[in-house]
Amino acid sequence: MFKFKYIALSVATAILIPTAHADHFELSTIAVTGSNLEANPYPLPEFPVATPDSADLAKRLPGTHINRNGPLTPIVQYRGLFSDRVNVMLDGVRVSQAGPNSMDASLSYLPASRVGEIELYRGIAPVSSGIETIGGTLVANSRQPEFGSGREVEFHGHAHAGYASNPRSHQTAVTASISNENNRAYIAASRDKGRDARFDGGRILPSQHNRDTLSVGYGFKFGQASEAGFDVQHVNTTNTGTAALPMDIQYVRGENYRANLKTELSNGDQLSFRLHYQDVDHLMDNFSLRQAPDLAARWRETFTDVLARGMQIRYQMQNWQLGFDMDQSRYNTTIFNPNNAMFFVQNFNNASRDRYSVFAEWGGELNEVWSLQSGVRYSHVVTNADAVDSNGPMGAVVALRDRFNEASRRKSNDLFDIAAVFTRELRSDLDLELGIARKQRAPSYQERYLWAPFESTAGLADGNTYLGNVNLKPETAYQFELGLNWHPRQIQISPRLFYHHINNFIQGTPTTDATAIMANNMMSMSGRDPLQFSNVDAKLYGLDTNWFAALTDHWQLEGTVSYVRGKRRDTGDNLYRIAPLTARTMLSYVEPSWQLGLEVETIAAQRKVSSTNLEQKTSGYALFNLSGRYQPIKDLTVTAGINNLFDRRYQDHLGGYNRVMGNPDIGVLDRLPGIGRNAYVNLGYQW
Ligand SMILES: [Cu+2]
Repeated sequence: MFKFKYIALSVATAILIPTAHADHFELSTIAVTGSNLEANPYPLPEFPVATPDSADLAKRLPGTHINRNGPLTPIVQYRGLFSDRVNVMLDGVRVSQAGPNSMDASLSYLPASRVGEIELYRGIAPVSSGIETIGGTLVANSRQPEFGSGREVEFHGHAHAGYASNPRSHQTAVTASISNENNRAYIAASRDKGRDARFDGGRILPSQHNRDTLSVGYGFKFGQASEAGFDVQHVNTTNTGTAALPMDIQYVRGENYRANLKTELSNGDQLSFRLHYQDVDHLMDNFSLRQAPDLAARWRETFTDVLARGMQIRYQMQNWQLGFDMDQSRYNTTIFNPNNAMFFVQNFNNASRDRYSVFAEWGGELNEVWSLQSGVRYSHVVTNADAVDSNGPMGAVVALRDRFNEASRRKSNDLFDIAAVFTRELRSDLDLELGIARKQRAPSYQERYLWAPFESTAGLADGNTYLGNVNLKPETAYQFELGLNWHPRQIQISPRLFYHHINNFIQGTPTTDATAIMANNMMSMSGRDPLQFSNVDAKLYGLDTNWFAALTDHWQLEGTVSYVRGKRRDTGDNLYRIAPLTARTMLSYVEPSWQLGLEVETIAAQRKVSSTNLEQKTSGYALFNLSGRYQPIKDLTVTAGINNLFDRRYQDHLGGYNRVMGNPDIGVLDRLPGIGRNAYVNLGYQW
């Protein structure tokens, strides 16, 4: 296992030494980080930034896909599980989303131009990686300056400027730091702006985007081996389309504050603390960026906000890690009609989700051949919501409101996670990995407290209205994993087979609630009855792999293959929005100061769709991407490329349906087309 690291590194360096100079290039690479294909977490291979969205980079990881509801609204899917099931840690913190439809999905807080690294815990995520990790853990960090090397003050920084043709967009980012061996202070800012995206046959309306970020931070070292830091990130996303959802983003605006302290004790043990606080406001509507509804009574604008805070404590000694985590989030969503001052609906009123959790993890060698990474975690999750009010639709809605207000809404759940991953070396060039785990997730606030049929579903974007269910039970997954790392000379391949057996899987099922159906008939134009969040039984299984082959000193081939199948065990229906079989294959030619790559993305048809969600099938397609990198001097990097070289028209199975009226190129509830040909160029300069 550990030997593999060095063998892999030597293969990588033999071929990729030229790129070692690019170490402040867009992303860490196999060669640059000195890690290998099977480092855990597995780092994202290098690829130029072609869009503002860091999720377009993240989806290059094996088993990882993106449910895309807008240019800045990417929901991470890992092995068929998505949304709250995937634990996305951003600069060490799980972000709470202001939007009840995840318009501000976690990765939207990190522009691609500011990505430091993106890493994935392949397969079973260790319990230390987060509180609810039923669908795995993805780690994304912004670019952070280092401490200086001596007492002298040093100035460092990185600037990125990029332009793309489709959508016509530009992105800029600057990180500037002043540091010495004991202090570091930095300021970082970014701006993303883009017009509507085009495809062969028209435009996606609206799909413009605008986002600014600004961060400042300070860190210092003290004593023998102690370090502390503080930073604040401001984000301001404005006028950004989400054609797959019933409204668009007017703004997502707010701050994330983080503080951390870590220290090494005299016995060599390590102790660390982290605090975070988040305050984000959000406004969305259905008339500013898209064609407004004909009826003035159907205009809507929705104000939402989230306040969240949390703490992490870690104690690390030799093979053990012990930890305590907690976070508390408060959510509000109120819907208005700008044409009718009397109208309002409290969609969520002070909905809360608080998590308190402890874990212990052990990692080490069991004997001569077997190693083990194992852990247990206990979490206590409390959700609650205040009584709601509305002054708009009457009758059945009033009945639902009163029923909700009279219900006992405070619910608590106790979650137990246990994970064990065994590894051993079978041969000098072959390692085996066996994993088994039990993971749980408590219901989200939307799944519990959506009291009337609305579409506030953390971005399901299936066109259905949903009714919450206060009495939902937590999901319990039993996970099995069988993996190989095969690494003969100049080849690496790491396939993973997995099986998830999930009891009490939460998804919408047809409701027989006559009051809800009546309310839905009054409010919704879809003509479909609402679905209600329910506990069902499900299973997911599949295979994913990454691979790399050094053909000669200059030519290399690499890629990923990801396959997942998701079914209900109680009815046999397919699970909703499951990624089709996807392969990425890239052939590169590498020289010391430049590199060229031709990539093909092959995506199979998805005919295993959910009939419960009235999901539409998609056909298969292939996209060709060209990319290049040139480093005229050590500190300057130029990257450029063309994605979707042949301007192929296609439908991304995870891209959702058009919810916008009046687009001459795409019918309402037709699948949204993928983006057409996009030529881009980036300049990166470090000092
Ligand atoms: Cu929203």
